[in-house]
Amino acid sequence: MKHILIIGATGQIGSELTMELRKRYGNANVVAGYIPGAEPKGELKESGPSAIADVTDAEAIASVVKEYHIDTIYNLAALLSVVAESKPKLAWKIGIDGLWNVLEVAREQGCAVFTPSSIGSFGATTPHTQTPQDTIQRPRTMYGVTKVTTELLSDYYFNKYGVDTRAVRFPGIISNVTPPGGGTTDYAVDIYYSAVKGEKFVCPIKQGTLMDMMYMPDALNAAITLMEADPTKLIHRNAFNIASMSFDPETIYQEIKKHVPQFEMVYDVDPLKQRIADSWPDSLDDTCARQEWGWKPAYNLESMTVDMLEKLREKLK
Ligand code: VAH
Repeated sequence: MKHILIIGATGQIGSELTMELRKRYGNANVVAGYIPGAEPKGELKESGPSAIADVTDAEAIASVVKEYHIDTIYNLAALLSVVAESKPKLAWKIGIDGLWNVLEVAREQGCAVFTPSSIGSFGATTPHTQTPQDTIQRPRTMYGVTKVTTELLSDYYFNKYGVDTRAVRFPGIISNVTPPGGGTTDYAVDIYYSAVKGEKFVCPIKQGTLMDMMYMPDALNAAITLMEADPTKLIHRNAFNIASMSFDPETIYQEIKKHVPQFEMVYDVDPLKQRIADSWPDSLDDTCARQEWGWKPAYNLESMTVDMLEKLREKLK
């Protein structure tokens, strides 16, 4: 039986990943790791154990792993792309110093580790269309620098110490539970909230800017399926391209308008977000994930929009 620790369990991905893992592995076997000031609340708190797990505190991580006999760690601690540009040293401290703590604990105590990378690990010199699994990665954002380093350090711990590290390169993730915090792709979540609230949406990304996006249920399924995959079938480990949809602001706006005809959007481009978005791929080639561990998304823009609007109407009524 797996005993799992999620570091960053109250974040956009962590809050839903914890609940999904509890559904699959039993509530008592999935520990919600958090930092003081960001305690789990509601069902996340009531449905299973939680513990302080500050990724920058190696001893704290080691003691939680020992106390709960953890054999699998999902390390979701990170500053997202926009915030990381204003706090680059903190982004490194959480993203890399923190990762090193997690990998050392995993090496000493025999845990598997999932630390996601991102399409943000690619840069302006990466082929933008159908970005290959193995290609040049020279990002100019601190977020991207931490994600490339995450991939390299996680592979290093696998190759040198045999630590079972695996990861995916997440695209922009769209969800209706916990809002994202400080990312370039946040517009693709905010636009649904504006539509349901009957507000005009002011889009910070210019028309025609393609980015890979994914609905949260597919993102969760990717992380869990990869961690359950037969390791003998994995040629890659850190980190797999995964893809489900790629769109620009106008496309998602028109899709929402099919359901909310009076919905209005205007553009007010944020230069930093636009500069970051321009450096990221337009679309990814995820053949390796499909071949090595059976990756297959369930949602596209149409089905995601129906579900997002339905869930947000319920949540905001
Ligand atoms: C961000 N949502 O925008 C995150 C993600 C690929 C995008 O990394 O920073």
